Amino acid sequence: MATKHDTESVLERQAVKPPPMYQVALLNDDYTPMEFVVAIIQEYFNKDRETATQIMLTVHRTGKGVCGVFSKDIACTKVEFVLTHARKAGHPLQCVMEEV
Ligand code: TYC
Repeated sequence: MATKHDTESVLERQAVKPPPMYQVALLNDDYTPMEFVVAIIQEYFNKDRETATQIMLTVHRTGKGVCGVFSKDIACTKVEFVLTHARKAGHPLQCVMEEV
């Protein structure tokens, strides 16, 4: 009887692995206004005001808060948009992506 190992090559098995996913998180700092962070989370991560406020408070209290999980290029674009928006507004807000 043919086994799965006989009929499926290593390459074929790798080809059907789901792509890695990345969480995008905000980091705390002492200067970015809370209201600005809430607006960022609403605008770029499609959260309602209550959810955005909870995430902001998690960042403020623990140092970090996850805003969403995305494919690599979507996560990368979110980080770029958030950092560009924050720098234009003169805030030091940090946004990172991490494989999950
Ligand atoms: N700690 C900031 C303050 O007290 C608020 C803040 C929250 C900053 C979340 C960044 O990602 C952040 N104004």
